[in-house]
Amino acid sequence: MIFQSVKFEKIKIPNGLTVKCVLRADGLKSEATVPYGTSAGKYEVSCFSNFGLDAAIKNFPDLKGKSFKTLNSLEKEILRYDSERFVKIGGNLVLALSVAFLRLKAKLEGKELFNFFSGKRVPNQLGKVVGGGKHAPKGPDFQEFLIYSDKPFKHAVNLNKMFHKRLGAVLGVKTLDLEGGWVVNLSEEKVLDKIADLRDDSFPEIKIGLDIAASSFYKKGRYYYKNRVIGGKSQLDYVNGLIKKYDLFYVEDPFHEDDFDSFAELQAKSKNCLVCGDDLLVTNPDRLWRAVGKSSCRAAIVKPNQIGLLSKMSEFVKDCKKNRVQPVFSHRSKESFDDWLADMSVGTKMMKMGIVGKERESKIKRLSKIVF
Ligand code: 2PG
Ligand code: MG
Repeated sequence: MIFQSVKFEKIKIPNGLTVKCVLRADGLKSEATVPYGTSAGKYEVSCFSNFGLDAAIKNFPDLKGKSFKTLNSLEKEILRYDSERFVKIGGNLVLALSVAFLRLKAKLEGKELFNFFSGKRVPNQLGKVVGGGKHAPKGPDFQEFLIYSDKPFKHAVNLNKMFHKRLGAVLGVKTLDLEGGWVVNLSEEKVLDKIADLRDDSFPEIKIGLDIAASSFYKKGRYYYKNRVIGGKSQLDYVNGLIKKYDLFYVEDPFHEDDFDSFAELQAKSKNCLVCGDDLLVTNPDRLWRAVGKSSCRAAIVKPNQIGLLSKMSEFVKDCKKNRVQPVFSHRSKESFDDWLADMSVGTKMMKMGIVGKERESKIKRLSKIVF
């Protein structure tokens, strides 16, 4: 494929500003827009370079006239201009171009984007119902209260939607957080009580999960809750107690992003719960290997822009599957309307996304079209 032009545009998305790539090659055109996070992990690559989005666009190498047969050859060329941290050209730009490249390649070869990713099932929605932490500072300290069911895809999506609506009425609130979760001024245990009551009353098939995003309220050995400050051991007991009390099936980032050992301890104590690493792993195969070595978790968040390179992301997903760690593709809090994440999640069991909001619904729509 011979590149005629690569253009990056700044584009407004519901919660911010990000980058879109427009690629022209072999007489065809394709586009891709890449989201980013509010509670980004410190080991993520630099999404818009260390000098801002304008600088990243300026620093991006001119690839006009160059020819690439595979994504690997494109990534190899890009890596001549920056380190894998993408401090000069930004991981979001690298990813936007990579997705646009694959879309164009799919067109040329008469394929769908998901054909470049392996598997024959679409994931069910791990949907957000209440927000807190950095996504909703007026809410509880935990960032996300999540629901999931094993029912067939469309049925499960409807269940989540109904649950979200009913919970809003129970809580008596109208405000939504960055990802479409309700914002309510209650402690995390009170929120869990409401969710568990609603499940017990009318939704027996719903399972409950959390993204604690613990790094966002951790500092020098302590976890700073609004009403108390606790150490690592107490955090472990507290989360373990919640898992038992509410029969939680999924808990993401219960500890800060360097604490592989506490993750392992919690996973050992809570055999029926998927302890999941997000900021801990940042879609990085090297960090995944550390987690596998210590048995830190049985699930791993996959956010392509945490790592920038799709080859690394695919390696991460493959290594997860090989080591019985469940990969969970995830949206970001500053999400775009683009739907490529849905294609990449094909072959996995569960995908984390919002239940309401056009930028979240676009992924569900795409998955509904793909369903095998
Ligand atoms: C998370 C994500 C997505 P952010 O922590 O899992 O829900 O949030 O995109 O703000 O990092
Ligand atoms: Mg997270």
